[in-house]
Amino acid sequence: MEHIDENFASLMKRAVSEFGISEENLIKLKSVKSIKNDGNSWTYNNKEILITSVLLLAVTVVPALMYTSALRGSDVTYNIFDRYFSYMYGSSALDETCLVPNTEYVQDPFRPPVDCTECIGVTGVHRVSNLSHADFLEKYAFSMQPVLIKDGQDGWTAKDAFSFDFFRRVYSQGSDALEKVTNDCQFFPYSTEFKDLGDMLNMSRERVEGQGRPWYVGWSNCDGKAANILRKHYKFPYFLPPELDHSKTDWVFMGLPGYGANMHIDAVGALSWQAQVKGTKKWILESPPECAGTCIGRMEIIVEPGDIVVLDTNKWFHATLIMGNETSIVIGSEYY
Ligand SMILES: O=C(O)CCC(=O)C(=O)O
Ligand SMILES: [Fe+2]
Repeated sequence: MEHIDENFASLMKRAVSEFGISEENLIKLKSVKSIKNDGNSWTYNNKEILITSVLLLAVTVVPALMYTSALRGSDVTYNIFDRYFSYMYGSSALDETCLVPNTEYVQDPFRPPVDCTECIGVTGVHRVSNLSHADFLEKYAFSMQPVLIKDGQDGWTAKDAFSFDFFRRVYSQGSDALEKVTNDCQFFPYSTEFKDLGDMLNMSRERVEGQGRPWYVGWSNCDGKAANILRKHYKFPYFLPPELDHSKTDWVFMGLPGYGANMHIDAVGALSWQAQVKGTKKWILESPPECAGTCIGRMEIIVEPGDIVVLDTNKWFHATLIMGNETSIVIGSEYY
């Protein structure tokens, strides 16, 4: 190779000195360009770069341009964009509030990194009773230390009132509460086929009792009337200082032993408490990957009926599993 390059260079020099061809004109010659590129065209020599650029354009710039133009009202572009979107994500872009569907797989890479110094010294859950506002604020309210408040539900009647049939009555078929929750609140079907809360509350008696397909679901209650009925049976947790802001939306998670929520991390930006009204739930917490070696890798917390658990679900990856024989029912909410 070196030998050929030397000959080529000396030929070039001779062409300039003996034939009086200027160097600029010489390098413009097709044959000279071809020899310099080992006999290949520029396109052939740069094919990897070209293929990568075309692929990048196809998956990023083109859909982005189509989306922008679709937003400006072009039906044709929108249809092409929607076909692409359905092919990639399995649903119409019209059904999504976000451009990219919000699953744990796409959410996790975009969350802000956790400040890993917050989990130094956290090795397990703290178990407390009689928790004062000051202690809650200082030790737990905004920390990565999970805590079980063992007397958290003292004085509540939720454990006697909440059941599948209770929720079926609160959200009866055709009620305003069910319509509001179906249209405006969130429903997590987890691994079930349920479309919405109404669909779930319509399941057969056998299935409710565990003699059919398994089920585990969660929903947020954003209906005022239903909230008033639910709140007759539970109180604002006594350890939460009044100066904290409290979400008006409550969350219910309910389902059969042996099931629960898959491992995920939340991006709600607020911390939450969760009261284990019925059944026993195991929480499996895992360190976010950026804190490997600083945070404990994995922790398990068993939450029993009557307990309230407070943990930062935006910083710990978490999964849940219902233990024992009783259907699990929890109610919880967020605070800021
Ligand atoms: O209660 C469950 O099973 C899951 C709840 C959850 O993921 C959460 O509160 O962030
Ligand atoms: Fe979560």
